[in-house]
Amino acid sequence: MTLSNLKMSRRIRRTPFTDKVEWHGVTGFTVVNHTLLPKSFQNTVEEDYWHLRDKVQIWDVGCQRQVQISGPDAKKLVQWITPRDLTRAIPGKCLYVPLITEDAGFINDPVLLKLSESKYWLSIADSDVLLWVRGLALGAKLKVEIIEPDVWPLAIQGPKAVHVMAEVFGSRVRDIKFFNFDWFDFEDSKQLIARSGYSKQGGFEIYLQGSKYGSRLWEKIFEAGIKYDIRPGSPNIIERIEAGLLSYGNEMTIQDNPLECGLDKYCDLSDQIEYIGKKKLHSIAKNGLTKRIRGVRFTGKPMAACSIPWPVMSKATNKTIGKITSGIYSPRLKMNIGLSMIQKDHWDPGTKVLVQTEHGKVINGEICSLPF
Ligand code: THG
Repeated sequence: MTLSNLKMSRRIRRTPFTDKVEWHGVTGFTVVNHTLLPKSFQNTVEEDYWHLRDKVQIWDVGCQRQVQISGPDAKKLVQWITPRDLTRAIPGKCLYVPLITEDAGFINDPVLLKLSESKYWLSIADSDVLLWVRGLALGAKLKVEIIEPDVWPLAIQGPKAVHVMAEVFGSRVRDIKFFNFDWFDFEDSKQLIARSGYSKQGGFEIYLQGSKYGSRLWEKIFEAGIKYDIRPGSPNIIERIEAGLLSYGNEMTIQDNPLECGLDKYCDLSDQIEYIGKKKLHSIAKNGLTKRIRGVRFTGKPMAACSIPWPVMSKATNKTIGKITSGIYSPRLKMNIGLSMIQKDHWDPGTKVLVQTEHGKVINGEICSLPF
């Protein structure tokens, strides 16, 4: 299958797995970090959803690009860019870290991997973190090297992922704890494998180092997975919304802060550490929020995925009080569900609302807490 809509060029980067994804008959891509992310294969998003909950899938998430920060000032720089307290972080740990501006606006929400005291990878969502941190390092005259290394995550997700991974890398993969990583042999290389991924169905991410191994790594895993009914897939929008996993650029942008996104537990407000945006974040915490991320569930026919934000109105006043930024029908909950930023005075669970979809309908709904 070739691409019909997206006109390719060098600016839209392939990953070491794109050849395999095309071989499997990918039917659509999106672009994240200027890199292809497969979105669909032959099955519907609902079929993929049930399969992910029951079996195992292999996802080309090479678009989760790495920003590598190393050198004598690496530790200082990494702590400076996030409100999360990294004082006790040890090598072998993955940490979900909000990155914010001096105004506490969201820059990105990467997974941080601490490789050593002086070497880190930021596994980024969709924004140009490399430029931000290189600018900071230059301005502050820090002794660091900041590059995008030849590292490309490949996710193995679903309840059967652990069996497939054990066949390829040995049973030691079973010992990796959630949000930890360890090193494993692949051919003549050492590869980092983490227990993580953009789903709540369990699984692993292999941070493939060395593009040349890409096709063979994919083939090895796929072959081992056949008896577990492995399929090529991609982050599933139904599963992600149900789980309340946020997507940078969709649920939040530089206009939002991590407290509004419900990420308080990743923000240190104790004044023990220094970071960009600290003063502003403290003042926001003190003065209270004006909007928050919430779930919205709404009735009516099964909705196709939201591709532009859907306004949410108060049922009492008909005024717009927020927007659904990712929404779709959940076949398990048997209702439409959405992630939304909702204004103060309207965000209490149970608040009755109206949802204006891009399909021209106005539908009754209700605010709820997350996850669904
Ligand atoms: N994996 C890797 N890189 C990534 C993502 C990923 N970069 C972009 C994007 N996804 C970043 N966003 C998230 C959002 C949530 C989680 C991971 C990345 C996540 N959160 C867990 C949770 O919410 O339960 C745990 C967080 C924690 O305990 O620290 O998994 O998926 N490599």
